[in-house]
Amino acid sequence: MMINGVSVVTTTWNERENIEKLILAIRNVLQQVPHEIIVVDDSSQDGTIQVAKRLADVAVTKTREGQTKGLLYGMRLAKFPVIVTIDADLENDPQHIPLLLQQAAVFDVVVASRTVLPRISEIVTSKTLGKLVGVTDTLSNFRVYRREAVSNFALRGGETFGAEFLVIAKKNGLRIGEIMYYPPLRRKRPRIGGTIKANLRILWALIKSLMLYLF
Ligand SMILES: Nc1nc2c(ncn2[C@@H]2O[C@H](COP(=O)(O)OP(=O)(O)OP(=O)(O)O)[C@@H](O)[C@H]2O)c(=O)[nH]1
Ligand SMILES: [Mg+2]
Repeated sequence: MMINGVSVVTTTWNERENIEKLILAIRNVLQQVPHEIIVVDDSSQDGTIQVAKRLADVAVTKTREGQTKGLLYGMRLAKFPVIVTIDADLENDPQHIPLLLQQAAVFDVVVASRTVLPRISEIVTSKTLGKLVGVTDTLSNFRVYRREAVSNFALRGGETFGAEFLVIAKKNGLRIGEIMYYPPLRRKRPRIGGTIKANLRILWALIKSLMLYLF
């Protein structure tokens, strides 16, 4: 891999059970690559930060602001020219990181899109916003960014589950790429809420993202 170094950013909200597995799996995949792992924890109550402090290279705790702001917070701490973002809940298998990194030679942002989108709101998002930005799964935050791209990211939309980064990238003419992966089964108790609540939150994020795209 022709990579000078990779900063891996993950955000956590009560992920004590998962963060250790995740970090070990990332280090295993990136054995041959200089890297750092940055954990942005929004004051989890389960002791996630203690585990993160022990195992990550950078572990910060702050007040709760949601995933999108947490990702940006972490990206701004990155010291390497290429940044991988990944969920902490083991839904994004670090095995796909090498393929993402390959694409970073050609693109400013690369999204690892799920081949299966389980929620109706995610399918609607894919068919609307996804078509506009050229990505199947605009809600996947399993991505790679060239660090220079991050200076463009001034968030205006509140929580958009990462979609605003793609809107900004598209509006700024950044090169957006995509790889596809088969997702594991979704965990039984989605944090984002039950089916109706989750769909409403995602649809609200979609509306905001479409507005941000247009104006
Ligand atoms: N820092 C921070 N991280 C968060 C927050 N909410 C979620 N996360 C993290 O963001 C990642 C994605 O969140 P999830 O809750 O898994 O969202 P999802 O994958 O869309 O939904 P699920 O179906 O619940 O898995 C996980 O690593 C969470 O720990 C938050 O408020 N702050
Ligand atoms: Mg998840």
